[in-house]
Amino acid sequence: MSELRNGDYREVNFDGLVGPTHNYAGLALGNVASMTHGGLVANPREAALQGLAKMKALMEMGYPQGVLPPQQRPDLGALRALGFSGSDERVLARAAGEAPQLLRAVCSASSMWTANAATVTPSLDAPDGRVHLTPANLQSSFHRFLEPATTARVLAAIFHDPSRFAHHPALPATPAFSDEGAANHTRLAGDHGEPGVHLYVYGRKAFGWDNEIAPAPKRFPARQTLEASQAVARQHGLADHQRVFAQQHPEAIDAGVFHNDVIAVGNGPVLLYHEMAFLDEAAVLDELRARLATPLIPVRVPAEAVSLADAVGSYLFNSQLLSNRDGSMTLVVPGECQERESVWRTIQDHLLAGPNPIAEVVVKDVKQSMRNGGGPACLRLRVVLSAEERAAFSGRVLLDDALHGELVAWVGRHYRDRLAPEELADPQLAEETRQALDELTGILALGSVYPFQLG
Ligand code: SUG
Repeated sequence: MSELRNGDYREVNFDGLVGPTHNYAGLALGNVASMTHGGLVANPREAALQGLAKMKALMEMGYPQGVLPPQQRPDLGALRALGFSGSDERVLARAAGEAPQLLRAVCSASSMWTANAATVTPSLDAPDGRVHLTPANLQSSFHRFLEPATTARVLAAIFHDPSRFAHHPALPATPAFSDEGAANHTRLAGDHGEPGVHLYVYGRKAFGWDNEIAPAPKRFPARQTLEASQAVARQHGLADHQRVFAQQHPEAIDAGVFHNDVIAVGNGPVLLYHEMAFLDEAAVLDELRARLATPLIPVRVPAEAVSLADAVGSYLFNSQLLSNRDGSMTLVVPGECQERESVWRTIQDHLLAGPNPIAEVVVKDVKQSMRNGGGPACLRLRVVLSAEERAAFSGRVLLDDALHGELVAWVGRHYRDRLAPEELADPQLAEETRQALDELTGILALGSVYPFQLG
């Protein structure tokens, strides 16, 4: 098998463990689910267990599964930097009274969506033969801008060996370099062990923007810039023939497609996408075909089969498309796909029955995350690694039955089963989270990665 021939490269999906402050705060403009569900009572325990159940199911199906820890929330350091002072209780109480929107932001468990944590280039595509990682600056929203510092520490703790892993700084956190990580990046290749072509999808250009040539969304923000994608490709040393930059369709952004991974997913030579994914669909396919060493397998879903609204409502394209050893692929879709007739029919008649490697569909319930606009694909960071690189991790982050069991028990000990936005100021919640995370760094053998541990 070619995977074995090529050093046994495999994709490891690093899922974000949902944090104890998971809640619905309506923080994300342009993310329809987040905008609709703000104010609902969340169930952090159920959210974390749904995520762990997805990880376990994929692990049992034979896909290497990793786990990334949640972040420390509420981020009291962020509130102090904004002028709230005194004891933790006082900081929380003042923020709740004077700026409840800031309190909600510093409590978000949004680091669970690890597709936004970083962009990763496998070693076999990089000129120096190392895996390259850039944490996303997530500067387009305050609650997510708080993530990259800890993300960088966590990634550095896990991918520790400098002879194998190269860590780059997050891009300057300013609108021109707005970067949302792997949610707008897709690697296509014959299989994981063959050289890849990197498709970067952006929503706007920061410099020299000309609305005549490249129309911008009118209603919702475009989160990724061309300049950010170009800078990440440059950091990782990719040459022209290894990369394609494509503009996302602005009408899709205005319909709620805030990342490319809400409207397209690629794996191996397959690109599964909605016809409204790209502003210039034909050019994207031509460029990919010109660069790929293997025939591209485009799987196009027309709007007459699945409307943009149904694509956004079901998150069909936020599925995980996974390679099997026999060359077939498995699509892991959220439960919401079963609830929409047009989507379910398209999966059966068009995807499973069509001339493509997708041979199996697996349905997973991640409803707690979905209500904030995070489907199966948002919850994972894809890292293609050789067998040697998989053996070179620091920490205990590859899921097995024992780790899964410990994490389920840990959630059971520390997580609440209801959390409403009004409860975020409870100082007890901050303390519970600190205790939970301190224990977690022990379980995952990560050392000190959180502000409270760094002193
Ligand atoms: O950035 N939602 C996240 C969802 C991210 C999904 N990721 C990908 N598509 N890859 C966001 O919009 C909502 C939080 C709240 O409203 O409480 C939020 O941040």
